[in-house]
Amino acid sequence: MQPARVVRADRGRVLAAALQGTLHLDSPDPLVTGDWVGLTGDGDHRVITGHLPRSSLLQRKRAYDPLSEPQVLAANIDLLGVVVPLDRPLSTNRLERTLVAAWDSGAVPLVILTKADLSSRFDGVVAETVERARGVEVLTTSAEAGDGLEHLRERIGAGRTLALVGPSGAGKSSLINALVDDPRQDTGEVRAADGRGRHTTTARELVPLGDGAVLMDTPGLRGFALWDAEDGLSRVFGDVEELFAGCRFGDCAHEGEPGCAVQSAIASGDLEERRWLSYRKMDRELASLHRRQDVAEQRRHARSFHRLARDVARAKDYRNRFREG
Ligand SMILES: Nc1nc2c(ncn2[C@@H]2O[C@H](COP(=O)(O)OP(=O)(O)OP(=O)(O)O)[C@@H](O)[C@H]2O)c(=O)[nH]1
Ligand SMILES: [Mg+2]
Ligand SMILES: [Zn+2]
Repeated sequence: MQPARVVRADRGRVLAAALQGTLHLDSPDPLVTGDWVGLTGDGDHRVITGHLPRSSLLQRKRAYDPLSEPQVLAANIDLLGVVVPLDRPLSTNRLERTLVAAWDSGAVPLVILTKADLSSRFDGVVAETVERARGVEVLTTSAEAGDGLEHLRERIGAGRTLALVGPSGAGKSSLINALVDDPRQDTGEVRAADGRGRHTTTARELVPLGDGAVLMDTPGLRGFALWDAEDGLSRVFGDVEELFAGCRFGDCAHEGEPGCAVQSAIASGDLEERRWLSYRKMDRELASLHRRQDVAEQRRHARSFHRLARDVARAKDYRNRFREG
């Protein structure tokens, strides 16, 4: 069996990088960018026999399809670069939400500030990001001026995979182009009116950096609906969840009950109310996802029970006729 890595995946077809070069293949399983697969055969007759267990998996809930499978964005990522552009004000909720998903993926998150050459446009975004990232490493870069690139290359290290996620126009593709010798990712202007990008990148794709290190470019994400991300939530909001033990009532909803540790931390200024609301929103989102998953599970269960009951009835019917006959 020969190993190969999925460079790009597109509904049943993948571009894979093997020792002998890249090749287009049919994929039997649903594969995603970053997957490791095994190939058999040779020349033009190579086929994928399966994929290896994933060491990390970045996923989110699909916007319009809450009950089916999550959208898997990337597999086998070592470092997840949460890209925050310095040409616009910081969106704290977005940063927190992306960090929740990042921790939950199993990769190590890293906040990458881009467009440092434009950082004078908005005061304090660097300092604010460092504060909001709460211990997650923050690197500052400029693809334009070349700042921070060497440091980022060292941080990635040989043989490791860094995926970049962030809003459209944040400079993900530009950063990848600045890091590699052979720039080839399309980049696009941000709209002057609102500073938003134009969704220039349309596919998730691996780009080799040398030394076996690999970068993954991704299309800009408008939002990040969470999928089963409780571990990530606890990781980012551990300080909030620790407060719950101090509430007087075990089933405190933290909404004005007497002796609520959360409300008293907000009142004393120890917990920022925005941060509490951000946590609560994501927590409710996950709870409602689980409720819907449970309903779907019950329906599946009911369906298989009906099928079983029908089979039993048929078997009885058959047996009775057999006896009569
Ligand atoms: N001044 C400055 N502009 C930058 C820098 N990096 C990127 N840009 C500009 O920002 C715009 C968007 O950059 P892209 O690299 O296309 O952004 P992206 O994150 O890949 O966007 P999508 O592919 O749409 O998700 C382009 O006009 C870039 O030239 C930088 O370091 N400094
Ligand atoms: Mg791009
Ligand atoms: Zn409480």
